[in-house]
Amino acid sequence: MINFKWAGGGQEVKWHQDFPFYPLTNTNVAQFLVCLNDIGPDQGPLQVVPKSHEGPFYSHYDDDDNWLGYIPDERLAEAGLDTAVDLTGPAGTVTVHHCAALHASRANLSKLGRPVVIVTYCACDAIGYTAVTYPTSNCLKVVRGEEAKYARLEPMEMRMPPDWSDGYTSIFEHQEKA
Ligand SMILES: O=C(O)CCC(=O)C(=O)O
Ligand SMILES: [Fe+2]
Repeated sequence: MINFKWAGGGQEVKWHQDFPFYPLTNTNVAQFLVCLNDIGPDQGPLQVVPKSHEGPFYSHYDDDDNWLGYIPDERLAEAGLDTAVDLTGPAGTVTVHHCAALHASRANLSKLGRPVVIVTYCACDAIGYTAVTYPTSNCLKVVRGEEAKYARLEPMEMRMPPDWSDGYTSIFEHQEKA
């Protein structure tokens, strides 16, 4: 996915974890952001909460069981949001966050765009429980190692996301509705 966060008002991304969007049989999954421009604090850089990858997973549903695609702030009172760090850097910077890491990004109110290429890599033996969230031509391509003959299962209790198989969706589609 490419997220061009436009200058002068590019959209905020609310606090979320990636794994509840695409639960897999294990959590050896990380998302990489490649910064195509220099990215400073005013451009709505990715923010991550250190150590939040250690858990827990939070519900991304509201109290009426509607998928939100983000975690309401009141559930995050103890999550250490005040310790979040901005991942800034010159063009070419690559950031990596684990699938359980709490992350978000502010609106881009600056005059400079914030284009990032977002790529997700997972262990070959992390097999999806759901349809792929962002189906692309490179989806499920093995870049190192070989296709797994067996799934490796980590014990977890994970609420399933909505069924993505009936069409393309993005994190923003749901967040915009909220
Ligand atoms: O573009 C961003 O700032 C974050 C995007 C993101 O977290 C996602 O696509 O899961
Ligand atoms: Fe994310």
